Amino acid sequence: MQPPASAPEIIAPDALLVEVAWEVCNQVGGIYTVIRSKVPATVQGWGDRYCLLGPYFPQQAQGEFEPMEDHELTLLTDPFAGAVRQMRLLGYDIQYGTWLITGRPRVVLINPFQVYDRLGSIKADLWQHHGIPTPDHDDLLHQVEAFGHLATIFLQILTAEVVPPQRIVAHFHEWMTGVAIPVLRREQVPVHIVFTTHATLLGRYLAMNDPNFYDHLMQVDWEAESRNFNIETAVRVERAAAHGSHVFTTVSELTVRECIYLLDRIPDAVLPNGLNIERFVALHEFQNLHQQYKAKIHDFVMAHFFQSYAFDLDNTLYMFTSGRYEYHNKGFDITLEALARLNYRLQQSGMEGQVVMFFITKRPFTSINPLVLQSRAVLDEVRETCAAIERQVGERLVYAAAASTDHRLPNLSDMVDDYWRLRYRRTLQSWKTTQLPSVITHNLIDDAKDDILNFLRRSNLINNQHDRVKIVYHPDFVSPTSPLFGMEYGQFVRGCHLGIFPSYYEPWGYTPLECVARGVPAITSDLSGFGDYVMQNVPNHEDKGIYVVQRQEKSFDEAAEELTNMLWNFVLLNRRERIMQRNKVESSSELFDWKNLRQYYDRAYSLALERK
Ligand code: G6P
Ligand code: 1S3
Repeated sequence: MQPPASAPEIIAPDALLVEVAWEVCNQVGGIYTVIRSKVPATVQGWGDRYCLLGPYFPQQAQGEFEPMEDHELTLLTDPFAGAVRQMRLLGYDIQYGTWLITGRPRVVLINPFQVYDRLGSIKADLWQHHGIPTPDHDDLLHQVEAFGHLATIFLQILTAEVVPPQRIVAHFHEWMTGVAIPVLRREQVPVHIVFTTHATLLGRYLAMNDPNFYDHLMQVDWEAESRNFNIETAVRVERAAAHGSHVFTTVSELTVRECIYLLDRIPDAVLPNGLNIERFVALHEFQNLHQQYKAKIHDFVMAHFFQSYAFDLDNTLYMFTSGRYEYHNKGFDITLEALARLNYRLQQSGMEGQVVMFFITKRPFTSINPLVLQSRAVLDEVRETCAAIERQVGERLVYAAAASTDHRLPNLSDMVDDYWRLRYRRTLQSWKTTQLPSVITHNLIDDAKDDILNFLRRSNLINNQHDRVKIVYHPDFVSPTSPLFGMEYGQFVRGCHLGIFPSYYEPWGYTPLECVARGVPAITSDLSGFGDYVMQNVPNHEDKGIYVVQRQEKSFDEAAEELTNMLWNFVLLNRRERIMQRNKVESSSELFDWKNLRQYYDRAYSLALERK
């Protein structure tokens, strides 16, 4: 797949673009990142001919959506506003406003619950005309179907607002918005439909449950398996959307295979995911940020480990993995295996230094482990005591220096009051412990069944002092309000040295790309869309700090060994080499800027406009 040579700035001047996604102003997962980060580039190409459409969930939307006042709406002359006014006249609860993100796009949000009284007939229609059955009591399916119904009405009304030769491209993301597609086709609504699947539903379930998923892909009986996993309705919606769209697309060549075998349609195009890459004018700026945020991670590490034992922070590497908790699909299993092997190699080698590995994911927990929290609080107390002593010694030293007759440095220890000496000793005494630092920061609801914890227990990778790979499993996202890290996820990434994401199933995979965008080296796999794209489009990618573990046709053991070698080679780099590598990583991030990757979307839109 070659990127097109260049993208026209203004796309199809006679067309409107409506991009429909469940995650517009509603963050759930990766699709939110796609849509949100792409907005500035899309607005650049489509201007006010572009609008997003999604479900209205007031709680979710309130922080990022600014609705238009009624009197503002009356003054607007664009077709989207016209369609919203029409729907309001018909009694619908529909919002028009601005998504408060870079690019500030126009957004239409529709409350799906308003047609719950019509669910019976919506479900009957889907069954009668499209063979899509809907069970009772599945609220997500009800929301999805209600929203699909309302999105159809909106697009129908919008077509009446546009004046030919103006045309409408409607781009639907993922099965949750796909319900509208077969209905729009049946009712012959004149919109040009693009559908993108970001992962096939069955693919995800099968990959989680079948260790030889890729070998069995060609023989899957989709009907039987979708019943087996109890996802028949969603799978049928996904198939109806894939078959009903004028242009069917997915996010990587890897997912193309799934579409062929599980959805029975060859995608017309692959639309790789990008980011809105912001590069600093001065190159050293992002290196300074690494140093700054690494210091914040040092604070956490001191609080977490030094209560039990200390180590040289200047000779410590921070590695991490992150993502939704799909132990096998996201490659947590192979990462743990490689870390255990790395730990052994480091112990055998007698080399100095440590690795601290963070697992950042989301698991149900009752609370932060109180001991972890307390250790953090006591370290803050140690810090305050040290600051008080520093102030006292500072003031007394200036006085002693001014009064000095022999110009010799006085004994600084004599300058500290007994009060502060005692407080210093007592605080440290109450803090230090012989217990090992916990491998997990929170109390999980189902601790005994947790795969990560069970691996750590089995392999005795439990933060022994002699372990050269230490583990911090943080089963919650990193956020500025978290009492343990108190930083943004992006800042945490910058402070680390390496991101590890050797996924087994990953249609695209934003996590390594988010590292690259911040100049942090990352490991991905050839079973992730991103890794596959890198292998095809980034020559000498290893040199640039993007490592791809070969997992296709490799056993777990072979892939774990390759990953171990990558980690080992990374550990062998010296500081100068790491700095140079970060520079190279950061400079390759431009390739993934939406300014370049938007072209794939535009080509799909042109194709949809050519198809009736
Ligand atoms: C950045 C800073 C340097 C610092 C280095 C540490 O490059 O600009 O001042 O020495 O980070 O790198 P390291 O890989 O050891 O964290
Ligand atoms: C999906 O989200 P996920 O983590 O469930 O869509 C993302 C955006 O296209 C993609 O990056 C990811 O691989 C898919 O799996």
